Amino acid sequence: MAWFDRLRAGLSKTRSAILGEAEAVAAPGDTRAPAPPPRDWAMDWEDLEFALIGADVGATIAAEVVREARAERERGATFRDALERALLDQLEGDRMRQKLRRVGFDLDVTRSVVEPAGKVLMVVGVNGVGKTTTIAKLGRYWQEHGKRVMFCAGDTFRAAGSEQLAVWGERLGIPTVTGEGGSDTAALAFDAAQRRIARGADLLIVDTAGRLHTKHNLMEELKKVKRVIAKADPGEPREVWLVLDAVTGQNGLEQAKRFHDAVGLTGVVVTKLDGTGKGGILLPIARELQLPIRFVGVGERADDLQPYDAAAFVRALLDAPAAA
Ligand SMILES: Nc1nc2c(ncn2[C@@H]2O[C@H](COP(=O)(O)OP(=O)(O)OP(=O)(O)O)[C@@H](O)[C@H]2O)c(=O)[nH]1
Ligand SMILES: [Mg+2]
Repeated sequence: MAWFDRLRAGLSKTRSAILGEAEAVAAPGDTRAPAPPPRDWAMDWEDLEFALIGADVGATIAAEVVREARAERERGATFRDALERALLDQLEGDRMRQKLRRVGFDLDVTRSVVEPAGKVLMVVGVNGVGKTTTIAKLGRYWQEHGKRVMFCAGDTFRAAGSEQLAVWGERLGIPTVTGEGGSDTAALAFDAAQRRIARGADLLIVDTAGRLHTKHNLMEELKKVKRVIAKADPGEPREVWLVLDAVTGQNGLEQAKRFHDAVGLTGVVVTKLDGTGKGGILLPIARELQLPIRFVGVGERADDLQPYDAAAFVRALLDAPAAA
């Protein structure tokens, strides 16, 4: 599975952050010498806890993961299986499912294609996290899955920002609504939402300029963009996704809270997991924000943006074989 190999390669830094200290040892009870023993890992529990914190899992969750992994190990699981179960439980265990269901999301819908809930998806985030390239990759992904996609190059803050998406649109054959440099994003988004209806396209993805979550007026502007889309197309945007750069680590949680307060997020895309040992940030995102992670980015290639699947993520992280 090529995508799984890309994911596994992309997570190598986080893997060595967590398992750098682990050693391969013989599984208990294995006496077949000198043939190579079945591979297991051993690691001091305290080292594991520190390593998890180092990977930005957060202290509380790290302690829980260790407690659970330890209990699994005592029940006879190998170290790797014990850790896999403990991590997966954090990402999509019963507790997580219940929490998400309470706020209106359901993890049980297994999707080979991530189906956006509505017709308009607005993408937000701080500067340089990968919004525009993520939109291009999403556009390609849904196009490949038979959807008629449109873009709105709503980053009118810089001429280059809107041009960047227009270039992608042209390359992918995705119609892109662009404005003059310095024009109003809200006005452009309104226009784009109307054009989507006129064309009968399945999905409009609206890019926005990067902004700091702490800048009040910029967050107000984002609310306005959302409001005018609803004027052109009542009920939309049904999806508002935050793009988070994994490299920002714990600060990403603060960003997400602020954006969520301002525009009501419906999903998170975590990019640049390949560039950091801090991929553990997915755990607090899933647990504390109670927002579904939709896609993860593990590199700059188009196929490096993948629908998020907690089980595959954990297996790839621990270098376990892909599930059949
Ligand atoms: N290594 C790596 N690079 C990525 C990933 N996703 C995006 N990038 C790179 O991040 C850089 C910034 O991407 P953009 O899409 O321009 O970011 P943006 O959020 O639109 O930036 P602004 O519009 O300036 O706020 C580009 O060089 C992308 O190729 C990823 O998953 N891994
Ligand atoms: Mg951009």
